[in-house]
Amino acid sequence: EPLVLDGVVGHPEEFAARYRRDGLWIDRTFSEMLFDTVERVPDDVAVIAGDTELTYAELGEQVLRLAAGFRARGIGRGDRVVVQLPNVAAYIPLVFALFELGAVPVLALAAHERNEIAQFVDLAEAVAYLTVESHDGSDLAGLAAGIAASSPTVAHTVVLDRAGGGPELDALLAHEPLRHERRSLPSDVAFLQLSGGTTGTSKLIPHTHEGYLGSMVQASRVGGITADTVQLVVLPMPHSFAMRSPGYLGALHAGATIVLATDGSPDTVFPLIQRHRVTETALVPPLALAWLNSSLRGEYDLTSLRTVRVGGAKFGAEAAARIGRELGATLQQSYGMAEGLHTFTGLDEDEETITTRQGRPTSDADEILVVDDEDRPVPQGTPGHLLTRGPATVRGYYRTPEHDRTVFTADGFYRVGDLVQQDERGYLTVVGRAKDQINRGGSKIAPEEVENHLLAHPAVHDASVVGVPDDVLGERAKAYLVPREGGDPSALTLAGTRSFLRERGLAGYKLPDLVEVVETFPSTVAGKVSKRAQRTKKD
Ligand code: J2J
Repeated sequence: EPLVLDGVVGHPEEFAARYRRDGLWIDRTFSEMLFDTVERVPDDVAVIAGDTELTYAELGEQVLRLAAGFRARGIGRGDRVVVQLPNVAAYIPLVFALFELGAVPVLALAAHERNEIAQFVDLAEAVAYLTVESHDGSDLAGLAAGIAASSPTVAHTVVLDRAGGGPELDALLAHEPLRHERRSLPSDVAFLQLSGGTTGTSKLIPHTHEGYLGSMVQASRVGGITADTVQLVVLPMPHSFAMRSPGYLGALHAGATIVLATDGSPDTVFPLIQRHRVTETALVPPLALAWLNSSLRGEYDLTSLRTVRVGGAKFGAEAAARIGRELGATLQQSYGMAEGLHTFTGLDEDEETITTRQGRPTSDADEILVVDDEDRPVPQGTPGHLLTRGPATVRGYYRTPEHDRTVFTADGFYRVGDLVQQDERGYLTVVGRAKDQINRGGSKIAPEEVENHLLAHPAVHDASVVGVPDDVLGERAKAYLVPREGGDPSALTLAGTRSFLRERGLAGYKLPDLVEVVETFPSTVAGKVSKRAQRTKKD
C-alpha cells in the first residue's frame, strides 16, 4: 500500500509511468539502495569522520540497530522526525535508520535555531526531534527540552553530545538489529527537504525515494562517481547539492568512500584530502575561493583531487578558470535547487563551457522553458525566467496549496525565480534572479522572513532587507530600517539589530551583515519598495 501523506502533490500518473519506464525513477527506497551496496562491498570503507571509520557492513549494522531503537520508541512509517545534526559520523546511520522504517526525516540545518525548528515541527507535526546538545554556541539541548514540553506532537527527543555521540546514541545502538526489509515503497515520500525560500515561512519539499534516487543516479553518471571515488563532504549534509548532486547518496550508491568534515576551511580539509586521498568534493563559491587563495595549499598534497564541483551560487569565470590551473582538478559547475532540477557541466567539456556555463540538465525529460514576464518563450540565447518540470522536480511543496498556485504553473512547471539564458546545446548560464531571495555565498535567505522579525522591534517602523554585492560571498544581507516615531533609534545599530534577531531565535546566517537607518524607502512607480534601488545604493 502506498503511503498517503496529506498535503503532498505527486506527479500525474502519466508522467510517473513514463519516468519509471524510462528508468529516470528507480525502483528502490533509500534503504534498499544502501543495502544493495552493503551486500556488494561489505568490507569497503563507507564513512570516515574524525577518528571514526565505518565499513559498509558496519554502517548497515548500525542502521539496523538504530532502526530497532527508533521502532522501540514507536517511530514507524510515515512519521515525521526533525533531524538537526552537523556533519558527524552518526548522521548517515541515523537518517538511514529512519529511512529503513519508512519514517520521514525533516532535514534541518545544524545552523537553524528555535524559530526554524519550531516551524518544521509544527508544519510537519513531527513525532520526534533529533539533535546535538549544542552547535556553534547555540543550546540545542535547551531547545529540545522546550519542544518536548510544548509540542503537542513530539513524543521523543534524542540529544547527542556535541560530537554526535554519547549515551543516547549508545542506547539506540544497543538494540538488536532489525532485519532489513521493504517497509516503505519507492513511490513513498522519503524525506522533507528545506527550500531556500522567498516568503515569511520555511517551505518543505516532499521528495520520493524513486524520484530523488533517480536524480542522484543521473548526476552520478555525469559526475563520474565510481567505487574508487573518495568524496569529501563539507557542505551541510541536508543540502541537496551535498546529498544528490551526486552527493553522498551517489557515493553510497557506488560503494565509494565518504569523508565528512564539519567545515570546509583549508586548515580543516587540506589535511583530510592528503590523508584520505580525496578525489572529489562539492563547494560553494566562497569556499572554492578560500581554497584557491589559501597559503596552506603548498603545504599539503592535494594531487588526488580529480573533480571539484562548484554550485549553489554563481561562480565567476575568472575564479572558475583557476580550479583547473591551480588545483589541478576538473571543475564541474552545478546549478540546482532543492525543488529538483540540477544541471552540470560535462567533465570533458571545453574550457569555455566549463568556466562560463552552469551546466545542462541530466536528461531530456527535464523540461526547460525560458520565458518573458508573460510566460511567453523568449528566443533561444535570450535571458528570461526559468520554468522547469521533470522527473527530479516536485509538483508542489508540503502543505502549502496557496503558495503552490503562485510558484507552479497550471501545467506543473516550477517557477524557479532565476534569470537564465540557454545556448544551442542546452547549457544554462545564470544571469540574474527575479525572486525575492538573498544568496549569501550559497546560503539562501528569504528577506520577508527577516523583515517580519524586524517589524516586531519596538524602534522599527518599517524594514527592508536586500542583498548587496560582496566580492567573496557574492551577496551580503543589508537591512534598511525606518525608525518608529518615539522609538529609540540608538537600538538600531548592527550589533543591536543582530542580537534582537538572535534572541527571536533566527538562524545566524540570516542576520544582516549591514544595517542602515533611513527616513523612507525608495519606491517604484507602482508605489512598492524599490529593492532594486536599495541593492545598488552607494553608501
Ligand atoms: C547561480 N545560482 C545558483 C549556480 C544554485 C545542486 C547545486 C545547487 C543547489 C542549490 C542544489 C547556482 N549559479 N551554479 O540544490 O542540487 C541559486 C539559484 C537557485 C538557488 C537554489 C543542487 N546554483 N543557485 O543551490 O535550493 O538562485 O539549491 O534557484 O539551495 O540557488 O538554491 P538551493
